[in-house]
Amino acid sequence: MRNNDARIAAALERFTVELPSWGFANTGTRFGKFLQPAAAVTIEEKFSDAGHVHALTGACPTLALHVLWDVPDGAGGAAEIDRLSALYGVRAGSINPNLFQDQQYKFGSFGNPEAGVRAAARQHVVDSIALARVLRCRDVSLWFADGSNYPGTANIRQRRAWFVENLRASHAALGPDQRLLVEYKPFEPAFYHTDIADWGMALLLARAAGPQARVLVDTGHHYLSQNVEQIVAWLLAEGLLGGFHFNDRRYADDDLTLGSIDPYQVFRIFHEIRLFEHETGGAADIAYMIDQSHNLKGKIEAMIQTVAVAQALYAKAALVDYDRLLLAQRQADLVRAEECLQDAFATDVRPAIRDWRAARGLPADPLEAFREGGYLQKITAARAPRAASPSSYA
Ligand code: LRH
Ligand code: MN
Repeated sequence: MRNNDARIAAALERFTVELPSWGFANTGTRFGKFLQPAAAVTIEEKFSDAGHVHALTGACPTLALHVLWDVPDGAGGAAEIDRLSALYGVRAGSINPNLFQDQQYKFGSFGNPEAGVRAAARQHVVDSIALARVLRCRDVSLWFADGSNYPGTANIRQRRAWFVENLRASHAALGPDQRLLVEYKPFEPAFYHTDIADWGMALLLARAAGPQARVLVDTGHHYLSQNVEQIVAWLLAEGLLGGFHFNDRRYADDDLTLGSIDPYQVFRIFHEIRLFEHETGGAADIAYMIDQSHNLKGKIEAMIQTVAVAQALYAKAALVDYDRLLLAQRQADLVRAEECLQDAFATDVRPAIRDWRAARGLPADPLEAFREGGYLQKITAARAPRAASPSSYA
């Protein structure tokens, strides 16, 4: 086996990416939702579709759950989740509380001026942590839509204090091996200030919450001019990088499929992580997750495409020659250093990935296997009769 192929195989061996349950459901924008007859509505259908993607790719053994969308009964719904996990071969992954759709959250959740609403939000997070414990899920992933739309309407420092208080209370409910992931986002749905708007705010809040809190980087949650891989390098250096929500975007939080607009961006992120691992000699403890909404592409096809692109970009990042790179960096040999990344990125890793799949009894081309496999026709026939009601977001 050629050296590159061995490095690619070794990288793929340890690379898994978590699927979002909401990526299989009918989602839309504020301008409408285009319904797909085969879209998943029930949690069983979401596990079934995720199980199919995992069966075809061998790289996505867990499914992220959004509590009110997937397990509205909380811990009371855990037995059903365990049954579905066993039936479809994917485990429940990160648990995502819903702190944004209830009417009571109009002026925020953890940052809401009303103590009663803050208490309700805190209780939902504590209940979600309990659900995660029953399901043996490690990560509870928190995203807050909290913020304001007009200057002067929110007391930013007061809300920050409430976030510290409520994140500390949430952290106190964690089991010894659990983590709290704090996700930041610069804007939307709030358009004047967002309480956790960037990596620095998320880092300070994670630190204030406690030692089991980490920062979650959603690649779509940055201004276009921001250097995301530099943020990743800093969070690694601070020991506070907990995970990623991967997607792509041309303008804002577009939630497009990974690598569809700027694959080199994701490669540069993977490179910073692998260089960190090379230099520290340890495996970075990172949860790789997908967070996309497939409004136009076929949902399962888009998910398989995303997993395959993530594998390819991770494999390319495994080909960077660190000795050559670090020497060139020390010598400020700019072009030679840059070439180290560009050569790896330009390497066609697809043949080696096909071999890796074949060696594991997986289809060499999972997308083709999906198109020819008949699963889509089967679920379309089963699900089309019921018209999904375009009620909630997902
Ligand atoms: C917010 C977000 C968050 C999820 C949601 C589905 O934009 O990225 O991670 O809860 O999308
Ligand atoms: Mn996200």
